[in-house]
Amino acid sequence: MSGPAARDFATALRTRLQTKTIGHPFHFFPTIDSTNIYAARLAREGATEGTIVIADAQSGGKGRLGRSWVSPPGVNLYLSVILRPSVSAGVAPQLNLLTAVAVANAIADVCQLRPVIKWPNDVLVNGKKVCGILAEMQTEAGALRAVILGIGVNINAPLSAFPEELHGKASSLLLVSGRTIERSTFTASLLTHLEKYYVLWIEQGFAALRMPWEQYASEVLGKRIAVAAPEGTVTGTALGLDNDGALLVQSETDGVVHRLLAGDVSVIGGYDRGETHDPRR
Ligand code: BT5
Repeated sequence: MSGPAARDFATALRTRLQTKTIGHPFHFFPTIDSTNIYAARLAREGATEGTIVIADAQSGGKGRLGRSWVSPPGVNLYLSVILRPSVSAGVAPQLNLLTAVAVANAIADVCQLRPVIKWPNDVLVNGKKVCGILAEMQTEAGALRAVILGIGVNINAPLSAFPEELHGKASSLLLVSGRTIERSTFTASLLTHLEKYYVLWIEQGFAALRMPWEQYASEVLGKRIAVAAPEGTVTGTALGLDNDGALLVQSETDGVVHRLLAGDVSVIGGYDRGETHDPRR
């Protein structure tokens, strides 16, 4: 799917958007290297808060730490949002958690599935990754100027769209629900949730997001996990988040509670692949 079908997605999204700020203005590309790279350029040139960049396909989709994001045409969502919150740079990583909550809400609402948030930036369904988030900061003399919030959601990708090494760990909303999801409906829902949580975060701070986050993280909380953090690997029990969004892990080696701000989590014994209903229903 390319050209006209890609533009249909953009046209349908424009008519479905119900947000005040996020999504205005809206840049769309049938194909691009990376929506985050383009949005970063726009932000440096002064683009306003709420500007979004969407592409139908990416030729160089970026993950974290130099990893790449598989971005086939016509089936998924590749979105970058420019935000300019008046917060210190140290607080900005909380936007990863906020975005995961917004994505989980959209998946529950539009697909009636039961997503799980894997701290800090993945959303899984049935134990497989359907969404990745990449928040990149622009600072000037230590002050935060902009955050480029990159969101990739596998919506209608068939298994064949993923390279074989991802077959065991990546999935799409189509593959887990058995039905095709309208990309514009999903994206409009996601942007509505994103705006709602962003306003809440600006007004009340991360504390207001802890409960919604924990609602989707039940498969991680209380479990034995290993976190590969910049300061080393911590193995222990996931206790929850503090009011700053740091993950609290009680180490099984020394009983000390570690406060982790970044890292890759694995649940020892794996994620539950059981039921897929929305816990709120
Ligand atoms: C992420 O990185 O999960 C962040 C992904 C962000 C992608 C969006 S798309 C729109 C915007 N523009 C960009 O250029 N990027 C953002 P990380 O946690 O590092 O995970 C990357 C790893 O996930 C890879 O090394 C693969 O193992 C796996 N992976 C790659 N593509 C995937 C896909 N489509 N679905 C699921 N897993 C994938």
